[in-house]
Amino acid sequence: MPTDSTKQDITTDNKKVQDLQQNTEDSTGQFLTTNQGLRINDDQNSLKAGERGPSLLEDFILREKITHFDHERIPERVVHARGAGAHGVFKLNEDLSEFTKAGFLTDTLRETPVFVRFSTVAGSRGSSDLARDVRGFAVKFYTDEGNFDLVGNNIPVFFIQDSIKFPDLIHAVKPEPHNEIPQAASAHDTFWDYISNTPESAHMIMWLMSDRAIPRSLRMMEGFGVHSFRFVNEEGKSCFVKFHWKPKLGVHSVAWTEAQTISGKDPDFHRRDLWEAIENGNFPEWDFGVQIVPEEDEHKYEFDLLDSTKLIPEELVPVRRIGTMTLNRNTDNYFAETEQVAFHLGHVVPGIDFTNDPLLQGRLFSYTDTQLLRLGGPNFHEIPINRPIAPIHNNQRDGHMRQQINKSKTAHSPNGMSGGCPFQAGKMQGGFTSYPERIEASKIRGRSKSFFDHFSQAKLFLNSQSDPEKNHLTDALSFELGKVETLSVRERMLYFLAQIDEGLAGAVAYNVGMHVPKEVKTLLNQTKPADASDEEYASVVKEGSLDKSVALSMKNSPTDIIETRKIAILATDGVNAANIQAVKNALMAAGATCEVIAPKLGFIAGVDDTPVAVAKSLLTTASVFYDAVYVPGGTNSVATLEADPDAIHFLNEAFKHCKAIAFDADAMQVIKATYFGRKLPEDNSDETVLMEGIIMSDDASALATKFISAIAQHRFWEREKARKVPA
Ligand code: HDE
Repeated sequence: MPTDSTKQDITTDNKKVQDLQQNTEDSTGQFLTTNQGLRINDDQNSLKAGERGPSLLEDFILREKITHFDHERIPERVVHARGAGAHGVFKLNEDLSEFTKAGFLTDTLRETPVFVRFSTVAGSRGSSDLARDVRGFAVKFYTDEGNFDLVGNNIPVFFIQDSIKFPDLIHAVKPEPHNEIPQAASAHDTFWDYISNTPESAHMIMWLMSDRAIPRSLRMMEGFGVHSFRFVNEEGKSCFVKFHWKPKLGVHSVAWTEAQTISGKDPDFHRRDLWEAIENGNFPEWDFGVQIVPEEDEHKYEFDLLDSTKLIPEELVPVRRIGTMTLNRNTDNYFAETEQVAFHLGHVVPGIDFTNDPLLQGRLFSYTDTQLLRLGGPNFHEIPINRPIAPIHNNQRDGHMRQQINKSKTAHSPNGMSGGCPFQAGKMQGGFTSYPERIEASKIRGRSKSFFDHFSQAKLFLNSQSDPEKNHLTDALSFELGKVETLSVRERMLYFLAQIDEGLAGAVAYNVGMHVPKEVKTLLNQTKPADASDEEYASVVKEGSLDKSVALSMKNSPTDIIETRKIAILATDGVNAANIQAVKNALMAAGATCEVIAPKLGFIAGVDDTPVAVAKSLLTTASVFYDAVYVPGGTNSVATLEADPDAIHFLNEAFKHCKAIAFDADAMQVIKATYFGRKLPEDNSDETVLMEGIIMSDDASALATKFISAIAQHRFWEREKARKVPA
């Protein structure tokens, strides 16, 4: 929960907020004007030749208004088009000067302003938040030494090893070229055709088909820098580093059927959730973590640190949590901030440098290139959201939309006329020096043998999943391949999956009505160089040294917090209002939020006539927007809900999505009308927990205690086994 002092810091101490404020505009109490500052007395009627005559070309007010409107759109990002952004601060807890000289990672007294943009990858700007997809997790640190952008994802590995493949990957996943179908979905032929021919994507596919690709909230996702970067300290010593974001609220997902329903009922589900959490003062927080590998250990592992299809298991190199990022302020204007922000992993500060990861290297070119087009020219660094808090002085000049008025008579260097200014900073004055990595090599178009093993970490990921997570992965693959119409693509994918796990391939094959082929004609586009023999190729395909890695399963996420979870209270006239209050108080004290849902909006009357405000009606909301449901007692309320099909559907659906459900003992009648009510034990007079996650009591305080620990479990996935819930 935020303290008042945090709120104070946001507006007064944060240098980036002060900078942005200079560009904000507030129309409160102001006259309407043109863009030239001319006061307008009527912008609702165009200038006409007579009341019923034609509009006049002379009408500069009409022309300015419509011209600006005509040019309101800019090209959307070619990937990551749909995003949600927020401001915040990064606070360092541990001085990392042993490894890096970056000021914001060595000075524990410094608070660094940040702007974060979360995104989906494949969908267009207006697509649904809940698409099965990777999520972008891009953070701009406005440090005193310039901007550092950590442009990462919520998945620690990537589909491909070399950036030259990126346009093919994206063309394959985007809507198909002949008919622009489907929107924001990987479940179609071209994507799986590409994947089935790209064995290096095996590990990423396991993550993408896992529930990581359908997060419960942007606030409940991990973030990863993906590539290995370099740290460089004051002495010039370097080490490798992988960056991590660990959410304080744990890592949680929704169910796939739930995701599909949410996409229709509220495509802004994630955006809204982030916005509301920040508006309500529930500031999302992540620990910032680093995995550090000394330079000497570069070749110690069975995978190559430069291969972005591999992660470093946390058992081999633990994640050191060194700081915390808190998102504490929503944007004032979506376009000016979230849409115009331009991230680039080439934005680094002294102490952070690149590695030769071929995926990273291509990205160093792409981001500025794409932003030149998207933001209309070379001056997008002057847009307020992109401006560093560190001053900018150089000889770059002019271009579209230049804001800066450079006063100097010179725009060249070296110069004598301006006393050599702006002058180059030496190392001692904080100038950036590239790490002098020694490279002696022949030019080749190819890849190191250490990049050849595509399946060991895919197996490691699969083996590390709990049974429900494995089931979801099988379901997701069956769904996606079930949507593939070209049978040879399905077949090649089944063969591909068998390289990861025969059981998985067999289960998917069964669901799509096929057999796993013993071999397929060709797996095209192997990364094996043409001149490498099969034996040579096979020799580098090693088993991972670990069977399982704890951090890879969401099951191991914390299960003792219910902060910010949303609880539905189903009620209507005649409800036991005192119980609502008691349970609500307990849930809210644990940090959850509660909403009373009734057949219609307005107020309902409690059994003792206490008025209870209704937040949503059964018509305007659905169980998929909540993490748990409570049904209080009260004779009339219970009788009405029992006969209301929407209320029964709400409960069945919550059950189907494995959520915690609690009810007063005298609300049993409503529960009996549900699908799962009939499955509850008959003799339940003394029980509080009737079935995992189903809690009944006539004592509100006992009920609340059990309910809170059930909600903290997130979901009771075991329930899915039956697969018969009619909701
Ligand atoms: Fe990106 N990526 N990417 N990407 N990426 C873009 O930049 C690109 C990759 C990521 O919220 C684009 O301004 C290439 C990996 C995020 O504004 C573009 C390659 C990772 C965002 C681009 C990659 C990312 C982008 C599109 C292969 C995770 C959204 C618009 C080498 C580590 C940033 C833009 C935002 C956006 C290119 C691969 C993350 C086209 C060529 C790996 C979070 O420049």
